[in-house]
Amino acid sequence: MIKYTMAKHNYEILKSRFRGCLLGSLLGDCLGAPFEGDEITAGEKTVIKNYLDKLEEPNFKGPIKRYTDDTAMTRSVAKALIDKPEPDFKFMAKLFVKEYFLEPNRGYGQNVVTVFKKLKHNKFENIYKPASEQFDGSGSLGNGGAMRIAPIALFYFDNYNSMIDAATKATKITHTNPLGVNGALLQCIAVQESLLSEHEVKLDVHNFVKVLLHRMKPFEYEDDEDLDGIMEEPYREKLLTIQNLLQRRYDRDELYDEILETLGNSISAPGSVPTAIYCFLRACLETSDFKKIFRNTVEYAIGLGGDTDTIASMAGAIAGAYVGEENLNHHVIKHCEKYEEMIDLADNLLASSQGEISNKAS
Ligand code: AR6
Ligand code: MG
Repeated sequence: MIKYTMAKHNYEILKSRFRGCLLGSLLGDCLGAPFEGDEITAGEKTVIKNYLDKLEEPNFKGPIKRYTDDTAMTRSVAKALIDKPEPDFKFMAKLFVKEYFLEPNRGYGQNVVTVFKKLKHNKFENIYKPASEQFDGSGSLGNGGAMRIAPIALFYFDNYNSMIDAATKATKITHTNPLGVNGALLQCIAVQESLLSEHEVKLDVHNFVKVLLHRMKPFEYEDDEDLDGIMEEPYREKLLTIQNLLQRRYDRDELYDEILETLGNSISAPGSVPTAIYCFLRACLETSDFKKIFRNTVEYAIGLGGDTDTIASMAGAIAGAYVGEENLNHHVIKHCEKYEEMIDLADNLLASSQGEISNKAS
């Protein structure tokens, strides 16, 4: 891997953005989880807004917000890269499985549990075989690969090709369907793009989408078999939809309806990854205030209902990588389970990506 020698200043910026990304991912998961599966009415949108406002109050006391499988698996990806910087995907698979058996009640889907049990039973002999057998051999197209991918975008922030290779291998441990893999790649590319976007000029959201369209091209072929009967280039189609949505003005209620109709809020990767990206870009379009960008991204993602924890976690990772730790509300972060460990993981991931040996990983 190419190692960049960075000036101290740049290192500090990266540190803030690494932390912002992992904390954003945690925060979206913890805050979105109570609304998972809900169909959100106009009244509930107000409830969500009040809920977020309340958590921002310095003296608000409430029970710690528990994280779900999204964060459990994100932590394992980060730990794997920290402990074995020359990536070892068998080790990563072992961490997923170990974490699941330690704490099975984190909201894992039944299907991924089958993969974990087979991996354990077969002593991790072929780490890709159990996932390839899912759904009668078509592999999962759920968003479970995308939801945990952020640490790979961070670790390989200066090496695009290695990032794509690692993201593909990390995803295929549980999700082998091309829609599941490409969803994880799109989320990974979006996190990296936002991490590397400069703060000096307002984010050009239209250009951001153009970059994603360009980058997804090699993974989606026009002459592909019609994947699952949906579309031949589902992610590029959805990115074109995002381009279109960004050009139009909406009041809030119209906006939610339009997103649900065109992008979705489901547990499938194509029905959630573009949605998360759009929540971030819409927030950027509406304000230049970084604190508001983060808050609005998360509020949009939760307000859509459906797979709220995962969509808010993915959107939070993208937004956090852009705005940096100082623009996340610290009072809110303190309500999230094990937030200090997420900070340590972010710091160690940066040190590890720079070839600095660190044993601080929790
Ligand atoms: N064919 C048909 N349906 C499928 C296919 C397929 N090839 N693949 C997936 N589905 P799963 P995940 C549908 O179970 O991606 C948790 O809450 C099927 O209905 O592999 O690990 C996480 O936090 C299946 O149940 O899960 C995530 O938010 C569903 O997609 C979420 O669940 C999800 O695929 C997804 O986690
Ligand atoms: Mg989820």
